[in-house]
Amino acid sequence: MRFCPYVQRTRLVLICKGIKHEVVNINLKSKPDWFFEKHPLGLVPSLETPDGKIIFDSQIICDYLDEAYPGKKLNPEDPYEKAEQKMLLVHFNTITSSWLAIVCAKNKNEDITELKKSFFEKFKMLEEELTKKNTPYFGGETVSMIDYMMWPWIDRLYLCDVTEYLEKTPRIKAWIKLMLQDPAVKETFIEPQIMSGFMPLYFQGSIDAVDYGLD
Ligand SMILES: N[C@@H](CCC(=O)N[C@@H](CS)C(=O)NCC(=O)O)C(=O)O
Repeated sequence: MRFCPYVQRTRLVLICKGIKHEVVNINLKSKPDWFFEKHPLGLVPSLETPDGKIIFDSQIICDYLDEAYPGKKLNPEDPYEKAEQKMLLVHFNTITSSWLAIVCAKNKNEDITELKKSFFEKFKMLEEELTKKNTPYFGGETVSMIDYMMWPWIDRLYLCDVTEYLEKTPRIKAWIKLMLQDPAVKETFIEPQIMSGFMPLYFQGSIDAVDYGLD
């Protein structure tokens, strides 16, 4: 589904590693029956390998792709560094929940002041993490798995009216600038006006939402 952040994770890894692939989009408001053979819960993304094996859940898919294919290794080799990235992701999941709470509240025209405060309380942790590491990316000097796992929500920050916080988090701001130069990030970028047009239609349950912005 073109707008799904979990799908974007998978596409970032496929593109970064130069893995030849085909994207089959499905309409989440009208799922084809065959899709449940590709993911028992009917969620995207799901990966089908050339020999017909199915792998689902974005993190599992991305780790699989990193291990199964040659090219740049995105997960750290060092077991503790790898564990550190996974722990940061557990922490980051609280930010995505906060992100979603704001987007949902905005869609219902509710006041988001308190939700934004709570978002920033969690978001600050990312700045602290980069300060502690003192590196441009979360995994070190170059892009790695953790950067790609977090990116889709950062890419959509404008949807929850919190971009002003970047003035208080200069390391995150610099990281975003670097990430925006990344070829995989550029290739998966969706114009904000298209993304913003999709969101209300999706919340309304419109069957046409997923095709928003296509000619
Ligand atoms: N933990 C899953 C989450 C995937 C997910 O929630 N995808 C959403 C779209 S963004 C979905 O398929 N929703 C369909 C539904 O809820 O029926 C992953 O990382 O792949």
